[in-house]
Amino acid sequence: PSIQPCCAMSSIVLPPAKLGKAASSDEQLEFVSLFPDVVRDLSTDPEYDDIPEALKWFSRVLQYNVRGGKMNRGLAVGMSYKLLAEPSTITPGTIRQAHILGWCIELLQSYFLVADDIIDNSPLRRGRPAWHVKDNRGLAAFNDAILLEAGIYKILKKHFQNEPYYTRILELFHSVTLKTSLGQTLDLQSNPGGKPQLDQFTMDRYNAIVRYKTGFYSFYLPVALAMYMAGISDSDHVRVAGITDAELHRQARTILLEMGSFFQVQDDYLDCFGDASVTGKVGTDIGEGKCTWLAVVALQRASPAQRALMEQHYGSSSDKSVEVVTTLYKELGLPATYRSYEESTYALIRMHVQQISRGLNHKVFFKFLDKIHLRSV
Ligand code: DMA
Ligand code: MG
Ligand code: MG
Ligand code: MG
Repeated sequence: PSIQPCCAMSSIVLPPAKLGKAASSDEQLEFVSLFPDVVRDLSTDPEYDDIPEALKWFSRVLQYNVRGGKMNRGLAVGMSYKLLAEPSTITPGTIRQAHILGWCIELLQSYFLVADDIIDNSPLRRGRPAWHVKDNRGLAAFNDAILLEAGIYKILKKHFQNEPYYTRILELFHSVTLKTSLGQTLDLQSNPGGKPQLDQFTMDRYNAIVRYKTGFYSFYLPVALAMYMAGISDSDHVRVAGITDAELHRQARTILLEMGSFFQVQDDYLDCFGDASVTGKVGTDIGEGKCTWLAVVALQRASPAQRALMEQHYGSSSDKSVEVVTTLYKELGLPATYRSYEESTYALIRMHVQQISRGLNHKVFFKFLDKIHLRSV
């Protein structure tokens, strides 16, 4: 994809303060207060005393790209840890460690977002210019994505190398990174060379894309990290009522990946119908020809004439084409379909939590789910 920012960008200026909830709870304050430590760990290392300019740049990259989001993923580690761990083992020190893991997820997220905005030609992120657009950085932003990823492993080593679960969390970050990038691969394969392959836009394919690109890193990762910290180790160890630790991880994964798919359907809906002053990003899915929930449902319902309109306009970023497709989505009743999908999926996931998860505190799932239910940001 070309690196040129798309049309609407320059006219939109949003106050970043509107994005994400202010740190209202103690939990959020506690989490946010650790960010300067993370920046310090990464940008003031005596090992790199000889290259202060590079460390200074790293600090800038961190300040701009890791902050400004909702921090749902990062906050979920500490929240889950407190609900899952044996109460006598929970100390200020272990809570701090859980939050550090939360910041590692936020680093992973910022790494994927810097790259994703390059890939998707997205001009705006969290109400500010996307990093590749800021100061005309262009593809040089790609190196900053690599910095953000490499930072994760430096933080993990510093804070966890002596923990019995160190290898487990390392391997989890590695495998989740692979899964996410395979998901991005599938996402990219739906429009090779910018030409959307509409005959491949099936619900099965959509489900595979979102399970991989969103579900593992956004939902399974924070809870799995908390489980490892709480000593739930993905082994044959029998914990409660004949359920092994491995089974607990499977149960959690099943539910959390369902939530991830739900979250990405919302993301796709908001890309087209959301308010940019609330989401902090401008939609590019129609122009980029993405295999989204809206496109898949539209194609399921389209008459031959409507399908021809999709063939003609989907994947073209002109204002006219985006308008034609958006109007078609409305004619096909997609906003109403989305609203009923939102309600029924929310209810279904709640039911699955009750049915599937026998050994884990259900609050872990409900708290996460309630954060995203009916979201507009
Ligand atoms: C998000 O897909 C997936 C990753 C791995 C960042 P997306 O391109 O729909 O995300 P966004 O709408 O935030 O650009
Ligand atoms: Mg993308
Ligand atoms: Mg994107
Ligand atoms: Mg999106």
